[in-house]
Amino acid sequence: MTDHSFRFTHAITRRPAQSIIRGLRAVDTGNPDLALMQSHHADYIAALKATGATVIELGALEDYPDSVFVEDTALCLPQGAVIMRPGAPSRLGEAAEMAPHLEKLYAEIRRIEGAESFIEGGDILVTEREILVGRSARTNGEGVAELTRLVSDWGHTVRELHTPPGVLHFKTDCSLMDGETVLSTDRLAASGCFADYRVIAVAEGEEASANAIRFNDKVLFPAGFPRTRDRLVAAGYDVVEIGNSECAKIDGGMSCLSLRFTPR
Ligand code: CIR
Repeated sequence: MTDHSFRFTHAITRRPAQSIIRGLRAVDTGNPDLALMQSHHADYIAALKATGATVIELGALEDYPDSVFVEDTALCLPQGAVIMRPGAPSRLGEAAEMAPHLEKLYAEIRRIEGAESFIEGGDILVTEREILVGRSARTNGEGVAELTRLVSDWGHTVRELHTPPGVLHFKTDCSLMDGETVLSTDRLAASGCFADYRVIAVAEGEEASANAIRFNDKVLFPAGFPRTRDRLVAAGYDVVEIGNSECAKIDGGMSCLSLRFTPR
């Protein structure tokens, strides 16, 4: 097994912009505190680096308040990267900002280009055997169909699913823990989408902890969700807790903050 879905040599992050206070959010619980977010962001980058990976830290983009959430701009696979077309109009330009950085690292870059195609990386879960994509308010059927065409000759199978209503992204509610295992909320797992996987259930009331990342030998996990953390530890994962209070105010989590990949 190659473990391409959780072993990576590289990650890309982007510094939070001062405009982060205009970041998109479903419910307004107050603006993020930039200094605290920067401190959490530094902890996050340190945790990625501690696994031995190279982290490329891009500068802030003031024109794009949500640009710290780089995951939504591209899908990085072993064979190449696909530049997304974010469904949030204020985020569409972020994808073009990411493309030149990936062009330096990958031999092949493909693009979602259809005028009616929309897809964000937060709706995509890559496992060892397939790519799961949840349709959402940000990702539509045209976007999924275009992605399917773009990655099929790289040997990937795409399975189209539905992100639960009212949930921002598919991965808001789930994370890959290893080749066979996902962490998932009950509301997502109830759809049966993970029938072929081992599922670790997020504890009731801790749904906001479902977005974590397995990165090499660590699981980066949002601080403040002890029952779910204990379940992961009991299952044998090496969990690193990272503060996420400020990103959470604008619906961001662990996966959103990086692109993770091993370029060929
Ligand atoms: C947004 O609504 O687009 C941002 N405020 C949060 C994006 C989070 N990204 C992710 O889950 N991949």
